[in-house]
Amino acid sequence: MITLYQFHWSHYVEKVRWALDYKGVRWTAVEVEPFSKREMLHLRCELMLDSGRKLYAVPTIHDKDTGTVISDSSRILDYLERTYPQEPLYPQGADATAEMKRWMLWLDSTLGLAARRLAYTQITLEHPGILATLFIPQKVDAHNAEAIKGSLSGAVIGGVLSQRFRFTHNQSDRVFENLEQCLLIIAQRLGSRRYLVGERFTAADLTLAALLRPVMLLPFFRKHSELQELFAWRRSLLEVHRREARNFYETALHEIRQRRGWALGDVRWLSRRPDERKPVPTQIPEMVVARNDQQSVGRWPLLSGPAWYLQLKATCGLGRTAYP
Ligand SMILES: N[C@@H](CCC(=O)N[C@@H](CS)C(=O)NCC(=O)O)C(=O)O
Repeated sequence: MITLYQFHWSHYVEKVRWALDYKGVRWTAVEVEPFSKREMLHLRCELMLDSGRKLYAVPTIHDKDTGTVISDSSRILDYLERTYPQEPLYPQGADATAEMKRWMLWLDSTLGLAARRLAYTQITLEHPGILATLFIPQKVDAHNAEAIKGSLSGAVIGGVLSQRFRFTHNQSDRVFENLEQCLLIIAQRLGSRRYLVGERFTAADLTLAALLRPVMLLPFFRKHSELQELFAWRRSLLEVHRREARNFYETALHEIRQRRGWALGDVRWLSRRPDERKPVPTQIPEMVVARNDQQSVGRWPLLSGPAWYLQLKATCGLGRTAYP
C-alpha cells in the first residue's frame, strides 16, 4: 500500500496518480496543507530547487511495503517501474528507455513549470477566490458571504505566488514564448507518430498529458491554430485511460468566464509582434535532473501579498477577449 502526499490539483501529482492507477498499485492520498506541510514533515524528503534551497514538495510517496519515501514525479515513476513492473510504463530496450527519460525530464522542466506559472497568473488575475479555495479549502464557500473574504485572501495568496513564481517577470522571462516553442516541438513530434517514444503508450506520454492540464486555462494557447491536434491527442488519452476531463479549477474558472463573457486572452506584447518566430527545433536537450524554479519569498510574505498582487495587476500586460 502506497501513501501519496498531494495537493489534489497539482499536475505533477496527477502524473503519479495516473501511473499508480495504470499499474493497479493500491494507494491512498494524504492532502497536504500547502503552507505548513505538517502532514509530511516527519518524512525527511526534501526536494532541491534550482536556487539550491530545499523544500518539502508534492508528489511524495511512502511505500509501506518497502519503507521507501521518494519525492519528484519522474523519480517516483522510476521507482514504481522497478518495484511494480506490471503494467509496464517504460519501453523495451536501453536506448528507448533513455530517450523516454529524456522526454520526461524535459517536460517536467519546461512544460510543467511554465504551464504552472502562467495558469496561476491567470487565476490570480481573473478570480483569485479560486486560490483561496485551493490553498485554504475549509474557509471558503464561493456561494455565500464568505466569497468576499475568499477573494481577499485569494488576492493575498496570489500576491505571494507572484513572488514565488515571478509572475511580474512573465514578459521579460519570455514565458509565453518559451512555452509556445516547447508546445510546438511536441506538436511537431506527434505530427508524424502516435506516441512520443516507440510504438506504445509510455511514461513520457502520461507525463505530457498530465502536465498539459494548466495550459488548458490559457486562452492564448487554447485557441492556438497549430496546437489543436496536440490537445485532441491529450483529450483522447484522458478518455481511453478514464482520467478526469476537467478538474476543479478548470470548471470554476470556466463558469466564471462564461458568466462574465470575457477572459484575459490577449497577451499584448505577443499580439503586437511581427511574425518572426524562431524555427522549431527537432531535438530536445539532455537533462540529468528536473529543474524547479520556485523562489523563496522570505519570512513574512502574507504582509506583502496585497502589494505584490496590485503590482501584478498593474503590470501583467494581459487584456480581455470575448469568452468563449
Ligand atoms: N519536479 C517536481 C516538481 C514538484 C513541485 O514543484 N511540486 C509543487 C506543487 S506543484 C510543490 O509541492 N511545491 C511546494 C510548495 O509550493 O511549497 C516533480 O516532478 O514532482
